[in-house]
Amino acid sequence: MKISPEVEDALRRGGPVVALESTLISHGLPHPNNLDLAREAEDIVRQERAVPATIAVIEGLPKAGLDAADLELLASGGVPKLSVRDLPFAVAKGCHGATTVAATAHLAARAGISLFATGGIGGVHRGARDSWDVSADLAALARTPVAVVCSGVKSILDVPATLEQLETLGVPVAGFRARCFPGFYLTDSGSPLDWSVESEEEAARLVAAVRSIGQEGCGLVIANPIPEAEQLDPDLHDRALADALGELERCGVKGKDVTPFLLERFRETTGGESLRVNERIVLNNARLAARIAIALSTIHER
Ligand code: PSU
Ligand code: MN
Repeated sequence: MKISPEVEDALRRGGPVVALESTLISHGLPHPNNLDLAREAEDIVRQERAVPATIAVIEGLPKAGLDAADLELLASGGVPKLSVRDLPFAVAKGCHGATTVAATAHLAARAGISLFATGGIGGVHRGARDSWDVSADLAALARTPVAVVCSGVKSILDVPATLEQLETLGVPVAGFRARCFPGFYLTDSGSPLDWSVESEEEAARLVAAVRSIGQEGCGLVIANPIPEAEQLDPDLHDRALADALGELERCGVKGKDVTPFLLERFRETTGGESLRVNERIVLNNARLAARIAIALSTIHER
């Protein structure tokens, strides 16, 4: 694995580092918005005085901390989506790959990075009772010592079932100043949470607590809702959701193409409004993760 000098230096000092995901760049957003967002997410982490480490596989080499050319490559299209089980293939074949939450968390943990920001994680798909389609993100979070700052899961998934799975897998979930699980585009998914944290410092203490009580192999979800004033119009949201799910059924899309298909369809139906909300979510989460990373580095100094 190749860790960039900037990231390596920060890790050696015990400084704040935030991992960022690349499937979101290659498969979550259209070109050129994806490239702009990839750069802006890194910028926002730097503005907070933390170090961004975008993660991907480039020519068979897993990397933490990408250069400008790597980001352009990921945003240009045609880069395969890699979950954890796909990583060895990309390495063995020497090809490029965009890492999902599962694969990014795995590589972040290998690099020694404990915070990771993204938009939404994968979860239990609707109809999973028949399809068994449950994202590998959930199992990865159960065994990978990385805290993921996200805005929940998209409503294209089965939100209550996803929360049940996280409970079964023993993954702690905390709302950031929220006692309800966020609904990605919507502030509130309607599913309650048992726990919340009220500040960046408290979130950092929680990250440290997972480790100090010996759950070394356990992840953590810090669920950061989009402010209500910035959420997608709930009526538009409900219409787009019904449409996307209907199209999925009609087109018979399966496997790892399901998530990108639904996201693209959602974007079309909302006239790009979902894209703007999605961008805001990613930037908000990158900022929060950077602040928690800074609070965590001061805990470690003490
Ligand atoms: N949710 C989003 N945007 C995304 C994804 C999820 O709102 O781009 C991506 C993430 O990379 C996540 C992956 O890890 O989809 C989950 O895909 P699957 O269901 O195939 O595991
Ligand atoms: Mn799947």
